[in-house]
Amino acid sequence: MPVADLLQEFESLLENLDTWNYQYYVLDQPTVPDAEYDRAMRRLIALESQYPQWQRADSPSQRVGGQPLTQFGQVTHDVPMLSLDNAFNDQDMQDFNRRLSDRLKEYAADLEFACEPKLDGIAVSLLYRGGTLQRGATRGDGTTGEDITQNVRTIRSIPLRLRGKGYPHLLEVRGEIYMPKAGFESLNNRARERGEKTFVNPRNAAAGSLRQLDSRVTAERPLEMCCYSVGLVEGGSLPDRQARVLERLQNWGFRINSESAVVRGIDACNEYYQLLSGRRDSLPYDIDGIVFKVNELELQKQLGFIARAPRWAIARKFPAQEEMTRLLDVEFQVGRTGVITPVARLEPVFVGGVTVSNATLHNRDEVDRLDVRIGDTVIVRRAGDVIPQVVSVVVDRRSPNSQAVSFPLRCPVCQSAVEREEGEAALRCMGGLVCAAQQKAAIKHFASRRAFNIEGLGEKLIEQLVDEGLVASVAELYTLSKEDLLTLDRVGEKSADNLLAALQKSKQTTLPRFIFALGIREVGEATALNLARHFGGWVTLSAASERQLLEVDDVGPIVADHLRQFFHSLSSLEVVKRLCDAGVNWPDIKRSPVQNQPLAGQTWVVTGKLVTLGRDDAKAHLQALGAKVAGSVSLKTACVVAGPGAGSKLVKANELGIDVVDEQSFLAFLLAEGIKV
Ligand code: JCF
Repeated sequence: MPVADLLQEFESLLENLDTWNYQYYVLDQPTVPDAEYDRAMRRLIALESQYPQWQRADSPSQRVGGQPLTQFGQVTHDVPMLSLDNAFNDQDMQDFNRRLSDRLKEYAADLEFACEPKLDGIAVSLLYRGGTLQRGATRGDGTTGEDITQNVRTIRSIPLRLRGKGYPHLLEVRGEIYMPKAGFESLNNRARERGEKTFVNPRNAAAGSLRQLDSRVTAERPLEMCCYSVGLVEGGSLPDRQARVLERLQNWGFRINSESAVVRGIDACNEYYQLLSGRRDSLPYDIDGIVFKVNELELQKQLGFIARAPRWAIARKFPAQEEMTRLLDVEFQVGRTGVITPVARLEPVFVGGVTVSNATLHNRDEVDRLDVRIGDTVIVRRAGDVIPQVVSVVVDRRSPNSQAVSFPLRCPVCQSAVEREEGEAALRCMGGLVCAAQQKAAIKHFASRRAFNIEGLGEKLIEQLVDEGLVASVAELYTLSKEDLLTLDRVGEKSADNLLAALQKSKQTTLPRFIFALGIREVGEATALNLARHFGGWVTLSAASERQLLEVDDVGPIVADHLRQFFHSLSSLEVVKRLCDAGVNWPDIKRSPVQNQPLAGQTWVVTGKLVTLGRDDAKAHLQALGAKVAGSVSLKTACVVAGPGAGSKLVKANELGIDVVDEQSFLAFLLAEGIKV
């Protein structure tokens, strides 16, 4: 091929790769398959090595890092990099608003605010001269930072050369470099596989990755940058509103936060805060608050600064998700299948927006791993809806009086023997249905929404029923009389009638619910459904041999063994008989002709947060269409339904090239299958 043609090919590769990069890393809208991108990149690199004179500093091939440095240079910020004033509650926000309206008298009406999540990363400055990236620097103390140019060049969402036209000759763009949660998870997984040290959180991982003297290491780290303001601007001008400036930056090639919005008035700011705070855990990156800025730059100028923070902006912080407190004691809870869980009793502490006085310690391995002792100062974490956890011990503060945690030798509730089964982390009470704790938990499970759905039969009532000796197993629920119920605390005529009606109504059920409600070990909703479908009726199921059980999807030797134990236990069969005698019934189901189900033979995975549907319902719908729903992604996975906050499963699906759909597309798919949500 003539050199002129090669040069033309080279130019169009550069342009295509640049555009694809922008679409992928800045807009989050990939337009070409990864394979196509990789092919173009390989071709570009081949041409660059054949014609080194064509190689440019801002070529998309130059993201791999260069020679290691011995130290970072220093950078002085011509325009200081500010920090933000904080607000912690509505009152602080009102005060902020009052200060604004006092200073801007002629703007008594509601001001416009630009709002965006406050990313928990590292603040950096990028300097472009004539549209080319000249220098990247950390914020440092706001006046001097470190020169991390080599490192920032490896980050794909940072343009090496600005797109389009009309940018100022000198343009300093500021923003946050952060590591998305999914990237953090896979980085830590890789470290764990190699037996290397893991990072505590995405922020530390981002900081550690930027602090590398060897930029080839940084190049391997999943970092992103999101821009939020400008510093030095010379030889050109920008729009007159914060939000418009961001739009302009995006057009020039920078990633900006897709959640950012403009609202009017402080009440709208508070609404935005509430909204985002509900979605905090499902965002793909960590945030620690919301930033509000007066949108008009002219007003910002009038407002000016106090000390090191602008008067025209504020960061409303979320409640901290980790706090320190003291471990007062460890108690042991007995679950439905007898598993004994150590529970930390804590000096109450406000964390993640609520007061926490208990946290799970999971099991003995976890207690050993934490090396936690009673009396220790511990760090407690509560994030979103997850149950509070003890994440670590502050060993420096350990008192000589701290005491080791001792695990019980007998069940703390029924005094039966306790065993630790081979290969299991859990201790288990062997009391079975004799144990009041297990009785309560079994009834709670039986009455729960996805099992018998007995309205009004809550935890408190179950406690009383068992403690008063009125009920010891689920079968006895249906022999309760109104007089029985009226003897209980806080049960009046009306609630007794309601409960009896709910019990009556619950008798009409379905086979999958019935199987699930029995609480057979390892038989969750999905397995119950598979069993029901496979055998069609209770009689065939309960008479099935181990070999027949093993033919059912999802049933392996362990589950088959639990089922066999259940069907051979006289007391279990007695409970079933009494339930049926009491009138519990269900229609037998047609054994589903597997071929007619659209997703028969496929395995799906559901991950992340599904806002409309919830994960449980999504799974139930998939199963109704014949799919198997698995907990992990493998080459056998047909498709992954991924909501926001999806982590390592999504990463793996992408690595394996498995189809991924979001909730919207999934809902559309369900609708096409005649399932309306
Ligand atoms: O996301 C952030 N961490 C963030 C930090 C966002 C902003 O809009 C900021 C900031 C720090 C200073 N704005 C300023 C002025």
